[in-house]
Amino acid sequence: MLVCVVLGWPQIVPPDAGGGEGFFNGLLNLARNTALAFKRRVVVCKSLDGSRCDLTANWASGWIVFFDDDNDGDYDEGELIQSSITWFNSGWTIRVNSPLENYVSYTGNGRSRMANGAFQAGTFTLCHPEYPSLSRQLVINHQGRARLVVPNSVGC
Ligand SMILES: [Ca+2]
Repeated sequence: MLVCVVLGWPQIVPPDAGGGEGFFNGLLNLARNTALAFKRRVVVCKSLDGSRCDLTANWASGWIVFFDDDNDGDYDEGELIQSSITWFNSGWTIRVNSPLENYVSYTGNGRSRMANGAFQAGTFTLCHPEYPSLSRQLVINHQGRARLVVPNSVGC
């Protein structure tokens, strides 16, 4: 089931197989660009129900994108959700290193920062067991910019 709420954003539809890495990259870039456009902190966090961040979720479960008014890296009631997706694709796995474990937060200048203000950089590894050649790494640098990398080897 796909639930997508978009306020002023184009319709977002996750791909069935190929293109998952581009979709996720596009989502992060859209969140960053929104932070830049509105000069406000925007967070992308893992979510199971599309209405709150969930530390028990994994990145392939779904996520929400919201304006993080109190800069805590977590969704609080009253903060505007820009987009929510509760189903990405059950075939995809997304592994991540610790700085990006629960959320990606973009400040109003487009930089990625933890809630405590520390640099936030890291790597998402996206893999589809049925299409291992589509595996990609999405590397986010300390400026919040993401780039796609074809990994040397990826285990799903
Ligand atoms: Ca918050």
